[in-house]
Amino acid sequence: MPIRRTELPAGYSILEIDHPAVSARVALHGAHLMEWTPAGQAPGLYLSPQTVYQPGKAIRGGVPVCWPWFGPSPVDSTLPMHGFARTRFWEPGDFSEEAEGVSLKFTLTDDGETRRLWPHAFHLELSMHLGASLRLALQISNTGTDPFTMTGALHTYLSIGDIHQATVTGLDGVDYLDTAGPHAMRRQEGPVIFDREVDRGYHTANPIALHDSARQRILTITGTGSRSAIVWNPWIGKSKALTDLPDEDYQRFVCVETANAREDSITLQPGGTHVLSTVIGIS
Ligand code: TA6
Repeated sequence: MPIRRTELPAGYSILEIDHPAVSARVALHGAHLMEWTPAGQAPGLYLSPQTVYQPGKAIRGGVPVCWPWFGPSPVDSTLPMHGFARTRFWEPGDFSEEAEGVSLKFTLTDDGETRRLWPHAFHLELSMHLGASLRLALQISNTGTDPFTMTGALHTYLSIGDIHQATVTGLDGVDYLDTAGPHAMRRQEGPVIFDREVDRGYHTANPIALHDSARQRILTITGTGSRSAIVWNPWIGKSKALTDLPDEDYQRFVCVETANAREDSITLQPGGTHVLSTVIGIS
């Protein structure tokens, strides 16, 4: 059985996956995929060695599930950044093993605490398919009696060898909101390069590629149910300011997030469902 459950302090369960095709680690906290390493590859995801494993604190790295809002709450800026799904313990569902890898499911349902933060009934199911590629699918169901409006993101921290040799393609000509500093609308010209903090929200459903030239590989990011893509690298200043991130580690990741952010919000009617998914490939 290629899956083992271990407990970190504070009752924090981690699933360790060791399969011939892939190794991975998932925390029940946030149903947070922390590590995904296809056999014969360098890790696909970045995970900060200074991550704080405590209930209510988001893991720095892997794939945080940002829901039911992306960024600050549109209703109350004192609420947690990026919603509450990534800081709740999810229920593990069924697990299956195939020759190509493993599949896992996790669920989260509203309770008194979530309704205090966001007064709606919901059911989330996160499906993970881990192998040579990675597929995450977040199915969101409105189980209440009134419509709700949501944003969200699969906030993927992709591991790279060197930020100075990394570029992102697939966004040429796409308009974006630049939020690294005073917000401004701009148009992407050519590849995204990294020579400063990059924090951009693109209105797009394009497939995206992260060129990890230092490791001579390309990571492809393909979303469905998504009309936004966020590209983020904290660069030097913000890397120093984030206490759960080593100062130099801005050089080791780029976030390419499959999202529905800001004006790309989605309103779900009672009984409605929406699936936000991302597929990460490495070539
Ligand atoms: O996705 C980009 C972003 O919104 C950045 O502005 C930065 O805040 C990042 O998310 C990390 O947010 P976190 O709450 O995980 O520290």
